[in-house]
Amino acid sequence: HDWSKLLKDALREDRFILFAQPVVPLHTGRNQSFRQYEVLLRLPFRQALLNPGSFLPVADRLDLMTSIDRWIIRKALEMLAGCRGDNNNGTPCMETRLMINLSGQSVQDARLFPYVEQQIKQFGIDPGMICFEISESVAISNFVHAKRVMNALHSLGCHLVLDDFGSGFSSLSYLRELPLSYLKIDGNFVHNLVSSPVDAAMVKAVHEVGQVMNLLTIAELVEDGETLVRLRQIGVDFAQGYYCGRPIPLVQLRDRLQSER
Ligand code: G
Ligand code: G
Ligand code: MN
Ligand code: NA
Repeated sequence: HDWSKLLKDALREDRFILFAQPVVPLHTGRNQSFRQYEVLLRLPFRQALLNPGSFLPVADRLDLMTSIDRWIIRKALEMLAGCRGDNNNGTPCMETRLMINLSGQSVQDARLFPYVEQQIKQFGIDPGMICFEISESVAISNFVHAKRVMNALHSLGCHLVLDDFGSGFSSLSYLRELPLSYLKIDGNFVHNLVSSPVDAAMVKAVHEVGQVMNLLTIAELVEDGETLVRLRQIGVDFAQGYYCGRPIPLVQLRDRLQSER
């Protein structure tokens, strides 16, 4: 198949679809002043929806990731602006934080930060309601660029997640140098938390590192109640996964938030 054409057409014709998946607090009374969702990309193809795993590697080889990430940022901020209440009797939705993934190519793109700054201004968004996810492997392999862009986004007031944390558990010294708000524990450790003592030890260790560094922790890939109970015992702050909430289309989330006010 002509992936290049498919991806470029999808960008030009707004054919990508954004989903949102809740990131839920595990402890009452903590961190509950707003709701938060991770924004996830899908590509409609032949009556189905492709997950990013099947087309982002191709997009990466075609150098399309910066364009795709900017498209996502624009659409996500547009959605938040639509929730602000300008169009709906001025009543804002409950505060909603969106977590947006950034690719390695975007981390190295000098135009990313000015774009984010300009879009936040244009849509009149509180930058504190935007959180960017950068994977540990991207942050380590492009450390100088990653640190620069993360510091810039942080100065603007945005929050930062170190995504898939633990998958490249080589050195922790870089953690101290990044302006993070959250660590997202790699789903590979969370998935078998209940059955594997080694994985449970990893989740505990990562959470403790997060605590010492004053970072909130998120466990992803939570697919059952037992795992959720264990995570709560360990003290992990937030959970994300099919058990807590499946991803839903971003437009559906917007409508839901608007109807709740
Ligand atoms: O949806 P799925 O589990 O297939 O996602 C696979 C990977 O694609 C995830 O690890 C995630 O980091 C990445 N991903 C998902 N949505 C986005 C997105 O909107 N932008 C970028 N850059 N990566 C995404
Ligand atoms: O790496 P990243 O955190 O960006 O990837 C998140 C991806 O994981 C999303 O694209 C989402 O579709 C997928 N996902 C979310 N919850 C679950 C889950 O409980 N099980 C599985 N298998 N995938 C999930
Ligand atoms: Mn992510
Ligand atoms: Na992740």
